[in-house]
Amino acid sequence: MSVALQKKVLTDQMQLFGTQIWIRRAVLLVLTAMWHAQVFAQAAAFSPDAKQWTNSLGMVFNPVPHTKISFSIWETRVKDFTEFAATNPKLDGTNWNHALYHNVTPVTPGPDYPVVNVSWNDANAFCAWLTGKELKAGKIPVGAVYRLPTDAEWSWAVGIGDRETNGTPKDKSAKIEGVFPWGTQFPPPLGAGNFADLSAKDAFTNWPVIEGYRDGYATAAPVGSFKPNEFGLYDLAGNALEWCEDWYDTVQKHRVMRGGAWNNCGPRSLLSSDRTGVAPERFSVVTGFRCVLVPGQ
Ligand SMILES: [Ca+2]
Repeated sequence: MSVALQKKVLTDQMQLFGTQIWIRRAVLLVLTAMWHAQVFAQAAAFSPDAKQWTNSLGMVFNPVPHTKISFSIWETRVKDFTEFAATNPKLDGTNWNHALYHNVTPVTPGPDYPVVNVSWNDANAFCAWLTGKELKAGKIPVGAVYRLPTDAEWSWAVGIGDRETNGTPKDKSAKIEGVFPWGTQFPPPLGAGNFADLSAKDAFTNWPVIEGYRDGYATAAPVGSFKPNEFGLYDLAGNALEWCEDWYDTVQKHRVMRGGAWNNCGPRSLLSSDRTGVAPERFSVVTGFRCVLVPGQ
């Protein structure tokens, strides 16, 4: 090959190499732009008109008819609470990130499980932290707040808001017979939720369970593992108990918990109208919570 031809081949190769670099750069730029667009879409500011909205932690909120608020479709997850705990708040609850049943069996062994071992005080602190974080980032408008649902709002979310009369949560507890978050069938239909089932009986001896019902989880299950209700909300029955804002009764020593948990076999404890009163500083391997978003003005 002549020297001139060698030079031309070399020049052609360099041009080709340069073109490849430019193509790679262009592809990289397009991919980066797409990634930014996706992130922006995921973390878009809250709009009250949205049918569904995802916040900066990836928590998803659906509006609930007859209320002015949106409910988290899931119980608050271990990974949500982890971000809050990283700010070193003073918590009542211990072992929220490695909950153990009887100090042996893992209850929430992953980031998508509902956080438990959380007191009412801890749950409120989480909501206040999240409100501050998202206001600062412009994700929610001024006046909007995250908080626990009221007892009445929880009733609307579970579909019995129009069937309860006045009175304290204690007065209303378990007063609507035969109505569960999944319907009126008991034992529940397959896939209705995570309760004390045959899986729990396999793992723990002498447990009272729902005979004939198997959900696959001896303790908690990842949020959203079962069928949602008509408003797209998961695990209103079973999995983790959920704190509500209200006092349980006029004594004002206990706060309301609803929804039953993975250790309940019902039927009373799984009624849509059942409530439990628990002191606000108490926590256990079944106490979790769900946030709501109040849109403000
Ligand atoms: Ca179960």
